[in-house]
Amino acid sequence: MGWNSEVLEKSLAGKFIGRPLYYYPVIGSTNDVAFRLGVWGALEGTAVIADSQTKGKGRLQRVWHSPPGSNIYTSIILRPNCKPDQAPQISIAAGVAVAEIINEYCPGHVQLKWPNDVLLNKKKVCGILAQMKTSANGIDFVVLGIGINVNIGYNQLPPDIRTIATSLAIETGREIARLELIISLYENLAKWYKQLTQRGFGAIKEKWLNLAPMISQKVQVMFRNEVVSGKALGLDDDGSLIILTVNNETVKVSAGDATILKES
Ligand code: BT5
Repeated sequence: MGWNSEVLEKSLAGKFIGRPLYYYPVIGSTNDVAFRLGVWGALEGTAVIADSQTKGKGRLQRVWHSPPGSNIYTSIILRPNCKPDQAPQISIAAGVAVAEIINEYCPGHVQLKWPNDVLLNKKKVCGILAQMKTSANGIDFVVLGIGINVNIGYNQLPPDIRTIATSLAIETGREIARLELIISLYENLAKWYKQLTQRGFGAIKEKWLNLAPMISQKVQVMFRNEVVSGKALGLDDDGSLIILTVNNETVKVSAGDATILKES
């Protein structure tokens, strides 16, 4: 069953995120729709939500598996008053917000993986894709795309991601009410976004670091054909991962896929 968009709209009345709300039973990608809305001048807090996506996108032209009737696919328009190089702080804050919500369903089993994955029992339950439009004045808007596997079953996951992906239903053994989840997600995103815009990145970074097991571990980050490995030291204010290489050099990596090489 799809979303009851009327109930959803009513539940979001007066909230910062989710007003206005654009609902689609099927769409290519909620990020693409939100980006167009952003170009047309949509207000901060505008949200797009779909029951399924035919062209769900991950980073680097990857596909986000987006079948109907079970998950959350949403994109939110934000218009932060910060410099473009600080924009990754928004996806870091979103990761923290999602992790906090998922933790309510599975306390103690949620982790964050740089740059933007939320893991449940070490498998990916949520992916975040932020896209930005800049102009001469700085950031015009950011589209914050969030996909959460809520009720998808193990056998509905494509075989190639069954070992790396999971859902709330798989991990809790029960069906989760998507409506409740999206309402708390939008509220919590608003809370952490406010924290970021009014008080800065400090508390978000601290919470992120506490939930990221790769910190202090030996990691490897791959980006296209480049590989950087070393000890993950922390997170920079531009969202980069700080790595101490074997040559004792400190490098900052701003994009790629990270894996822990050996947990100590
Ligand atoms: C991401 O990319 O994790 C960002 C995903 C963002 C999806 C949302 S849904 C709403 C909005 N609209 C969009 O079109 N996108 C956003 P990345 O880190 O590149 O991870 C992609 C990889 O995750 C794929 O190559 C698969 O290995 C895996 N994957 C694909 N679908 C998945 C799923 N449903 N659950 C878990 N892993 C998945």
